[in-house]
Amino acid sequence: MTTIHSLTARAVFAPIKRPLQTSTGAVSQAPMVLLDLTTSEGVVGRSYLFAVTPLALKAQVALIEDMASLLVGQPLVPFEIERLLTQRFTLLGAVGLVGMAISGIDMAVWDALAIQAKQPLACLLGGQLKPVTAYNSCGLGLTGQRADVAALAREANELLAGGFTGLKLRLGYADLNDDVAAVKAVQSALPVGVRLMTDYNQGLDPSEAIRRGHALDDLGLTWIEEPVRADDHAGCARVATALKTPVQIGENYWGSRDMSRAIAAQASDYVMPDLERIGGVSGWLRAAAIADAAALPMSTHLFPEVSAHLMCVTPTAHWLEYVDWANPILKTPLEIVAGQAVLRNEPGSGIDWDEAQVKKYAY
Ligand code: SMN
Ligand code: MG
Repeated sequence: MTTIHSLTARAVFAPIKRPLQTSTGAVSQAPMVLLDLTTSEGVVGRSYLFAVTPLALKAQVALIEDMASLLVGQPLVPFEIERLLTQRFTLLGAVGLVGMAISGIDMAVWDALAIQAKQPLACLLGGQLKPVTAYNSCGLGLTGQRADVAALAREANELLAGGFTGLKLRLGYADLNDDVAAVKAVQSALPVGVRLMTDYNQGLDPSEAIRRGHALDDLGLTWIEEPVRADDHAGCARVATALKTPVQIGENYWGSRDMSRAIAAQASDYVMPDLERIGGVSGWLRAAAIADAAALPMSTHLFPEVSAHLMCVTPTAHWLEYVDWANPILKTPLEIVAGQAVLRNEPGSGIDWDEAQVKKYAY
């Protein structure tokens, strides 16, 4: 039986091409933790976590290294490893940095399994490789206190390179009129048929979200994301009921049960779990089943490399969120052709490090 021989974690702080301002915080560089899990057969499974802020990097690395002491010698069985870790952290709570570490380990374990089985992750999971429709989420942040409509139109035009059929715009300007102006400016730059997603990053309270949503409701937006605090399922449900435009949430679900609670509250029209919060590949599979049972279209959040594989086995697969934030440290970044992610026919999830770049951006 294959077991875990070792697990290491390293922190990097890589530049991103288009620093992103949201209504509740900025992402100006990419703080990431890289996991390398070596099996008793010498196979290396890899994954990365996005720490959002560099302030969390050292703690995340230390936590994963301490968890490694629990895992060495354990069979390479994702559900059992998940069971072991969630049991061990029940009293502390398997959320936050702990939840992210468990998710990252899970993704590395599945990568190792797929490499060992000599199959792409999507195929190991019972799917087949297919093009995955993606929207470009790399830019279109807030432009300051006011919407700079010329800059937004210009950036939207640039983000279409790669043939994307969807873009995401961040909203939440001080004045509602700037939100409307930003949407119209971006739409004026989009060819017919290109979809526009918007994201408030939890910045509004429910009544303000309804007021703003009504002003945006006839502009044909594909969705309005996280209009209110992620834990306010009841408030989000009021917004979703009041608006014609679909409401999207999910990047802050901590595990599939949290997702179930949000769905039970009818918090949103669409769901978009995040791999490092939902529980990695194992958590995603359960989330996909829940979304299917509720007939909710399911999109991805960040981690486009692994997420693209998972969309091949997600019954209600909707949109892949494309970001290029890990590209500086990846040996072979995910390829986008005609707006679709193209999965390579090679074992695993396709994550491998460009070691020279990892060294350069080591934190
Ligand atoms: C987002 C928020 C925080 C970090 C990365 C991305 C954003 C998104 O909400 O959905 O892309
Ligand atoms: Mg978002």
